[in-house]
Amino acid sequence: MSILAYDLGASSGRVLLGRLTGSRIEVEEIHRFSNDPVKVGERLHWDMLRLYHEVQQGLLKAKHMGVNPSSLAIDSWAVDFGLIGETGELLGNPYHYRDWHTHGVMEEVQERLGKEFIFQRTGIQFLTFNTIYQLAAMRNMSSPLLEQAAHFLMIPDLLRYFLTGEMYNEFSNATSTQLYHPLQQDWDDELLSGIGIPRSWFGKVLEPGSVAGTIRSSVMTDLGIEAIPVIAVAEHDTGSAVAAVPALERSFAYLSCGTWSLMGTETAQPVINDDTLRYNFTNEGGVGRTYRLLKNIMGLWILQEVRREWERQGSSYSFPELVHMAEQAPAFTCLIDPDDELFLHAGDMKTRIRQYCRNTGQPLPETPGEVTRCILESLALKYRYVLELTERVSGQQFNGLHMVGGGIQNRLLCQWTANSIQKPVWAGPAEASAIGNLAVQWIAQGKFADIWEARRVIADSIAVEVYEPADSEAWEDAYGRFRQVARLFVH
Ligand code: LFR
Repeated sequence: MSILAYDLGASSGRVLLGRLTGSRIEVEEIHRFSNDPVKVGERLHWDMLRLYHEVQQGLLKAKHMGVNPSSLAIDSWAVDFGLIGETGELLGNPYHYRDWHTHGVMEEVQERLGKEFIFQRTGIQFLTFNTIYQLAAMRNMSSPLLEQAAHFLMIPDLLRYFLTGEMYNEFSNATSTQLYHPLQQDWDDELLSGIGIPRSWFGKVLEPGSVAGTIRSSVMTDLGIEAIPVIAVAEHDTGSAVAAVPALERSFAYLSCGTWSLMGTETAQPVINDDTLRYNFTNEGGVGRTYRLLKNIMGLWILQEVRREWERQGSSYSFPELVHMAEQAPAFTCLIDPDDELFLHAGDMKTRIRQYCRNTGQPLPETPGEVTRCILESLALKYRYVLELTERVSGQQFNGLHMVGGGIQNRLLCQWTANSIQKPVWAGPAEASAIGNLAVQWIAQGKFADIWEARRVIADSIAVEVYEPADSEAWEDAYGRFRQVARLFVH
């Protein structure tokens, strides 16, 4: 029996068909599409209806292959949402988390409610685009949508609702809002009232692995397909990616590498203390009530942006071309802190990198090779810093790092990460979110007892590439410089 996993990323979406044959997982990509945010006036939105159209295209592709999946599930990036009115219609177009509407709002809400208060109640890292600040920003703008809204649904909740007609919130994504209390296991009344948002919009929170409805009859008729159960998996893509880490031991470190780099470890309980607050760690909910103690690192976004910029100027380079040019450029000429706020929003990325270098008294990168080298070396160095912090806040020592996600196709980055952390990197799977999505559907169907059985089967089914550390002296030296430049000190 086949099942379908939809994995929507910030720049593309894919649909994978998964099969379990004996104790091996087989996956086949049956549909891939670009996800193009749309700027209207000053605001950046997700194109929800286009995404729903692509969800339906995936169903049609499966049908044309003669496949009738026994279930399907959707995961996507976190924090973003749509509001549904009394009549059941989507109100407006969801904002993109990189839109500027939250500018300055996090600081204002922290001032009013207290940073510690928010962290104590949620364990979630402070990112300017968290749902709590997006809703507060809409309140500040007196958005008319807030007057009409009756329900709050996150991106996968929303697509699930379009497919099934049933509204539920899902746990892994709910925690990313910074409005969910993990210990009380419910939406946080005090934070919601603190930002003036009604509790009544927020629904029942489903655990990953729950049945969340069946394709509604109008969709079945329109597409000419049979009923398919829809499962709520870890609908936050990072939750699904970590579910697919082929770790065999309970203590492991991971780096989910794509537009974002998410680095951390898995814990049985949220770790909410002075250290996790100071270093801005998060405790996002996962499969089987696990938590991801991790930090967001800006990731390959910076490189994707400069590449788009060059393309607009008429010079297109593929990622492999850029990586090749980076290899030819001189080493460690200039370093940036990828997590500087300068790099969060779209536009002018090369100028901003140069601005960062100018402000920190470093040579300015010029050629595509130099710019790419600066970004990739800086990422690898930031990974070391965050891995050291993860060891500190979790009280564990890791003997290597699991890298998963599309970013592992960048073999230079994998090798430089191993060099930088001076430990082996185990790279795979690249389609981690989709595979984690499939794995949780199989748990829901009783095919796997739990996430650990799923991880064993994933480890047996995919090839993991090992990168051994090299050039330790040069990287050690660069790490010292990087911490000076980025002003990253551990107190
Ligand atoms: C990765 C991710 C991160 C989240 C960011 C914004 O795709 O889901 O985990 O912090 O996107 O939602």
